[in-house]
Amino acid sequence: MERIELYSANVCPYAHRTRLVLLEKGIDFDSIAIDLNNKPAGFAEVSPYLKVPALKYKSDRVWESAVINEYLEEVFPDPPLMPADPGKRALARIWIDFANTKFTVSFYKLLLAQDPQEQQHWREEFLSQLRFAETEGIGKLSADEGPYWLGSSVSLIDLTFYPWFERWPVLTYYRNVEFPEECVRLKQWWVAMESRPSANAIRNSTGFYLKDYEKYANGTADSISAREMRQV
Ligand SMILES: N[C@@H](CCC(=O)N[C@@H](CS)C(=O)NCC(=O)O)C(=O)O
Repeated sequence: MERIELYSANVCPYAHRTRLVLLEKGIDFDSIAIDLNNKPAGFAEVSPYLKVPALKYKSDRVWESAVINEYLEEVFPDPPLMPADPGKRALARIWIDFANTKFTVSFYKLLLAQDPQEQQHWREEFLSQLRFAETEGIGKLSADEGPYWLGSSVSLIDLTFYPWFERWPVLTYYRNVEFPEECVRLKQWWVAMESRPSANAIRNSTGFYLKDYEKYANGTADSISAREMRQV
């Protein structure tokens, strides 16, 4: 049987999402580590945006983590990581889009900002999005008493947000952001996520993240991702 090839990098939270999905589904895959500072020749053939994650399976070539994760859900439906009901699926996609277009953007804008006033703006923006996710997101979506976004079953929403929470110490260390106490459901969710075998299997240390995000924090990052995010 052909195996999935995942082009990945340990530092990358987007690749982290996809690795979590593969682990949660129990899919065997070959991980190809990409040095983002020195990408291999021919990388554009598998990843036209020159980013990780990118995936090859049979004749399919897929990039963009949210698309990859839905692709994996379609090709390997068990265990399901999306709800069966179309209305709930739509809500799951709304919060995945929120993660991509708002939550992660303010995370990076805050980390990249050098001017103290700009940092304060993004700190407030980031925390207000977190409170919105608490009240309008996990607070309303959970169908039962379970700790995850949709209640007792883990879903793509959880796996989409989690990598940025593992990287939270970066924001605390470089930008003095503490987790807001009023986000009780998100805190409960975070604790549940941290102890999942998938998260444990691929966790990186705080020291690893602090070192790898130093250039973002001190304004010297010059990667494609950092340049794009400065323009958002
Ligand atoms: N929207 C993309 C973002 C992926 C992304 O930004 N990956 C970063 C690493 S975290 C990357 O590969 N950057 C390449 C570069 O900056 O040269 C996704 O969801 O997959």
